[in-house]
Amino acid sequence: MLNGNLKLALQKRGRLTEKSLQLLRNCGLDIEDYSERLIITTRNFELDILFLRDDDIPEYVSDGVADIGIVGEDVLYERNVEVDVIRKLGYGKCNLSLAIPENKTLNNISELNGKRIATSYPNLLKKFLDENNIKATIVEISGSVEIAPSLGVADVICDLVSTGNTLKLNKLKKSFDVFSSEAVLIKNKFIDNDDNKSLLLNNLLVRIDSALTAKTSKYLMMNAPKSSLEEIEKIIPSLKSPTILPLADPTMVAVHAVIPAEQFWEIYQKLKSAGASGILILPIENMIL
Ligand code: PRT
Ligand code: ZN
Repeated sequence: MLNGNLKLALQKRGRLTEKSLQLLRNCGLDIEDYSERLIITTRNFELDILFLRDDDIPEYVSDGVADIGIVGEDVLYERNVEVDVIRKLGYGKCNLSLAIPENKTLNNISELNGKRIATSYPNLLKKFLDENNIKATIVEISGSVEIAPSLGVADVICDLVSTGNTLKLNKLKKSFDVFSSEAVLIKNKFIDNDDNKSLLLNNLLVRIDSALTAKTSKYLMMNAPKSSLEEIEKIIPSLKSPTILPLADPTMVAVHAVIPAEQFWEIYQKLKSAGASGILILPIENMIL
């Protein structure tokens, strides 16, 4: 498709697919039902989305088949490809961790010396072992790494962990983290020489930044006695100074502010103690700072 559109590589079916599409929709992109299609064009933005296996995304972007892509840092850094990470996207978070059978102990990284470690991430693991001066045998396995110890193939595994349920099910426990990963937006070096695509990318980035900030922010509204305004202003971790509005009762004011979402429950009790009432917290669709 040589139509001049920006080309984005996305995981076809997997853990990053829905969240990536949701992010794009939060950017105002009208994405048709993609179901079994390999490539779709966004209706209201010059963007084509290529659906691929996540393992192929770094190479497709570095080769220029796609201009940009969304992929997990684990998949990206396991490969030695020349691409730039332009945004961390805050989802698909997991750790590449070492795990051992529940009945074994591993108190110090040095105890890995001489052990066999099964993984699908030999390069990330090797880097970790080299950095820590460990001589261990890496047993490369392409899937179901968690069964390696019970098969007697390895003493330790090095695999992605998010909730830890898979480890528990396989009677394993997490020991040391090797690498932390989340979904990232990557671009290739060719795009810098293409004015039209660079412009499209910048436009998309403004929207992505706005959607990411909105996701981590909430709109807080409350009524408060004028007398406690000073105290309330100190409690609110506002992105900008709060908006203060008069109310029919001259002793009261309405206070509005944008706050980091994760801090709401932390400040809620303090606001109540300071006399705030009718506290409302609303989602923000988009926010341009
Ligand atoms: O078909 P394709 O090759 O595209 O997909 P895939 O099966 O290789 O990848 P997929 O969809 O499983 O993962 C895509 C990306 O999601 C990974 O590259 C990570 O960046 C991210 N991610 C986040 C995870 C996990 N969390 C995760 N928990 N990827 C895999 N897992 C697996 C893990 O390998 C283990 O088997 O889930 C299991 C552990 O999960 P918990 O929750 O039981 O700890
Ligand atoms: Zn994969």
